[in-house]
Amino acid sequence: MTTMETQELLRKVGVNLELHDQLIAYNNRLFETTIRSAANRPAAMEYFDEAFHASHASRVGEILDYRTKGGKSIGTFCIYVPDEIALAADVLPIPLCGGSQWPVDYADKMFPRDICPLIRSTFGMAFSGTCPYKKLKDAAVGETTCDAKKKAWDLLGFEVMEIPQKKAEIDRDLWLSEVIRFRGFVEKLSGVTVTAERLKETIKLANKRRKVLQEVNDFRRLPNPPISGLDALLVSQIALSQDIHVFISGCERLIDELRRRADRGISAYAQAGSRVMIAGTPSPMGNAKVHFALESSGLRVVADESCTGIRYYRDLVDETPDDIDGMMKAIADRYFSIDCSCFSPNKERIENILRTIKEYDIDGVVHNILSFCHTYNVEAGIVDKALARIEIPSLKIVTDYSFEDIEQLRVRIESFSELLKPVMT
Ligand code: BJ8
Repeated sequence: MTTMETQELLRKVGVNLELHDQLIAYNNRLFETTIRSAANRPAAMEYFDEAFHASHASRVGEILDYRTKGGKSIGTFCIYVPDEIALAADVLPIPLCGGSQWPVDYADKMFPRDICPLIRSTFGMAFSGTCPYKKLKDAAVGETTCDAKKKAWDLLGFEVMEIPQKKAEIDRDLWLSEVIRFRGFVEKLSGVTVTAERLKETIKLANKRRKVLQEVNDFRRLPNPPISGLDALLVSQIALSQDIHVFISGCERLIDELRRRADRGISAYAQAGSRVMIAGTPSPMGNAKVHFALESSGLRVVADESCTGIRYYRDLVDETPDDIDGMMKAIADRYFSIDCSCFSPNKERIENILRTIKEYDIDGVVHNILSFCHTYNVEAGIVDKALARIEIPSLKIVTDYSFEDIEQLRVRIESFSELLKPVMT
């Protein structure tokens, strides 16, 4: 798309062009500094780089076309909202979590300053008129995860899915009823009934997206990963923003190249470095700060225990049921296994972390916690107790999207690196 065409498109969807130029200049500068700083990037990352820029250009045009032809869409803010059901009702989910620092202060119009930057960035974009998707959604679906999100949905009058806070049978039943209610909601929105045939197809499609993400990330288990943590993060971020079919093809090309690189022993890293896992809050598109701070300090981020990582693609929906009730239950079960820190207790998360440490041969864990995210911040203490038992060091980083503390982070990362086992490769 030419610049003129993009501007025309953005004007059509009500974007404030002057402020949007500032947002894009800011985001592009950071993208070049962080994601594109990796030493030896696979050529197939080109699709993901382009998709990053397309999210405020041609992807907007695709969604506009879809709606002009009568399609419906919903804005979403959490990986608990089941894509398969929305897609089966011909409703396109558009994940809207913001990862850019630029719009954060515009959230002051409605929100206090002392809440998580993810929420402030998301709504700062909407309030500043720089979110191209604001007018492209027919409804917004929130969820009862953390307190700040719950109350934001009340304030904005969004539809809300109730996520239970415990994992007993009564909670599982409540969640299944919410998933069924969500089906009714999207059916009503689009006027399309979810059939067993259609749901079977969308279950397989969403699973396919998870499977290609699993395959890409499996390469990070190798002693010399052919893909960096920064690039793997970009792949996960793009999974949430681009057309699902095009995304799957982009991953398949990347997997082919990673296989060739692995066979030839080509590493994404210029030098040896200890292997760390990032654990905690998501890093939505625009935010790669902690990954960048770690990898530019000589560490290798080889696993992401977050919703822009393993938590998003680890579990598949069971594809065996053929009847609609069985499929709805399979979907509810799969989403109920997500181990977000909003659950109490959250034993599965600890078990999953310990398993991932073994599978990815992790030397140390870095808690990446967005400021004011109390559940992940407090739960880091529970994770640390488990890590101490297996003698894995950890570092807790509580930060926002701004780069003001980057030098402080580097100093802390340097001391943390000294605790990690000596680098062998
Ligand atoms: S399933 S992690 S996407 S809620 S907004 S909880 S960072 S204070 S994003 Fe999340 Fe769903 Fe859980 Fe994943 Fe904390 Fe911020 Fe709340 Fe957040």
